[in-house]
Amino acid sequence: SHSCKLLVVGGGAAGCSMAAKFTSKLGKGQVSIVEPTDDHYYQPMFTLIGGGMKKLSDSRRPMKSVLPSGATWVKDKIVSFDPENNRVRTQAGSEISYEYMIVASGIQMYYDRVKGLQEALDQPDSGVSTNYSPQYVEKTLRNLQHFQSGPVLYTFPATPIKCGGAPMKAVLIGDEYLRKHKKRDAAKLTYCTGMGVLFPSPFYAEKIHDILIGRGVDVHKGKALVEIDLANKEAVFKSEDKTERLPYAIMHVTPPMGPVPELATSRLVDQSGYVNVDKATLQHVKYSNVFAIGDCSNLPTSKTAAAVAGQCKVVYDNLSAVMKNRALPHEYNGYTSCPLVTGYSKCVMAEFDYTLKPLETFPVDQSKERSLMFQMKKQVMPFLYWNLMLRGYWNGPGVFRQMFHLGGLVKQQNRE
Ligand code: FAD
Ligand code: UQ1
Repeated sequence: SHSCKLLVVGGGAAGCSMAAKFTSKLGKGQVSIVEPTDDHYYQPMFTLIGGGMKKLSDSRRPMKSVLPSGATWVKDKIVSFDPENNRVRTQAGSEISYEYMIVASGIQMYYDRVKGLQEALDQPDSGVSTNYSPQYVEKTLRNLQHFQSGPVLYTFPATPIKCGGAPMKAVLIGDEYLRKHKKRDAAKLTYCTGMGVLFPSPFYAEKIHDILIGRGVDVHKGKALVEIDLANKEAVFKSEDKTERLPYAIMHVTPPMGPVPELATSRLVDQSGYVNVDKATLQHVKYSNVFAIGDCSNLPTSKTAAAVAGQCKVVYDNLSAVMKNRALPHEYNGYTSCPLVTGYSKCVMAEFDYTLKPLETFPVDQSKERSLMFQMKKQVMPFLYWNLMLRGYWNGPGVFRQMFHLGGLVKQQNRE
C-alpha cells in the first residue's frame, strides 16, 4: 500500500500519454500507474492485421517499455474506487491513496452478451473472428484465406464501441481481399448493425453508405446479433419486430462493449456506467481532483485514440490548474477522427467534433478515398503513436489544421 500525488488508472493510449506528461511536470516518483497487463497494444493496427497488411507483433510492445520510467508502475488491477476518501483498492489487496486521479481504464468487450460467441471465437475452424482482440484478430485473415463460397457476415452491436468505423473497415478490406483472390463472385457480403445509423457523423455516414453499396454489400440497420448457432453455422439477429437467422460461411463480429465492471459499480459514473465528466473541461462533475480521458469517459464523442490525443492537452492544462487552485483554462471541442480504411490502398480520413460536422486537417476533401490517407494510417500513425503520443508529445493534429489555415490553404470547415 502506498500514496502518491497523481494516480493514473490504466496504461493504455490515454493513461500512458497522461502519465508521461505529468511525470515530466511533477518529477520522479510522483505519478503511480495501475495497469494489470504485460503488453501494450497499438489497437488501431488491428484492422490492418486482420487484412494481412501488418503482423500482430508490429502492434505489441512490452508495457514496461512504454510507461514513463520516472513513474511507479503497479502491475495490478483496481477493484474498487473510494473517491470520497481519495483512495482505491487493488486486486492484490493493496490500498493506494492519491491527491489527484486520472481515470483511463478504457472500454471492455462483453462476449457473453451474444450467446455462443465465446465458443465460436475459441473454436479454430468456426469461421468466426473479431479484429477487436489480439487473441482473435489473426483469425480474420485465416478465415478469408480458407473461404471458398457462401455468405460472409459482418456485425456491429447495439452498444457504443471504440472506433465506430472499424466494423466497416473489416467489410471493405474483406471485400477487396476476396476480389484480389477471385472469390468475390462466390461470396455474398452482408453488414448488420444494431444501431439506427451507419456512423455518428451523418456527412461521413452517407459516404460510407455509398461505398458499401458500390461494393455490392447488403446493408441492414437496427439488426443486432444475439446468438451464434455454431452447429448449424447460423447467426441469430434481433430487430424491433422480429428475430431472424442468417447462415454464414465466415463472420466478423464486433462484440457488445461497455465500461469495466469495477468502474460501473463505483460512484464515479453516470447511469450509463461511464465516468461522469464535464464535456468541455474533462473534470469529474462531483470530484474536482478527478479527471477522465479516453474510452472510459462519458464524453459524447466517438471513442478513438485520435480523440484521446485531442483530450490530452485539455486534461493536462486543466489538472495543472486545479493543482494550483486556478480556473480551468482549456475546453475540449469533441474532436475525434476515424481513418476509414476502404481496402488495401485507400482511406477516407473522417475527422469531426461535437457538432458531428467535418473538421478536417488537410487542405483536401478527406471524404474521398485517398491513397495518401492510407499511407498516413499505415505508416505515419504508428510512428506518431509510439514515438510522440505515448511520450506525451502529441496533442492531435489541430496545430497542423491551423497551420494550413494560416498558410492560406483555407477550406470550408464544419460542412453540412
Ligand atoms: P485503452 O487503450 O484500451 O486502455 C485501457 C487500459 O486500462 C488497458 O490497458 C486496461 O488493461 C486498463 N484497465 C482496465 N481496467 C483496469 C482496472 N480496473 N485497473 C487498472 N487498469 C485497468 N482509434 C483511432 O484513433 N484510430 C483508429 O483507426 C482506431 N482503430 C481501432 C481499431 C480497433 C480494432 C480497435 C480495437 C480500436 C481502434 N481505435 C482506433 C480505438 C483506440 O484504440 C482506443 O480508442 C484507445 O486505445 C483508447 O485509449 P484508452 O486509454 O481510453 O483505452
Ligand atoms: C490521431 O491523432 C491519432 O492518434 C495518434 C490516431 O490514432 C491512431 C488516428 O488514427 C488519427 C487519424 C489521428 C488524427 C491525425 C491526423 C493527422 C488526421
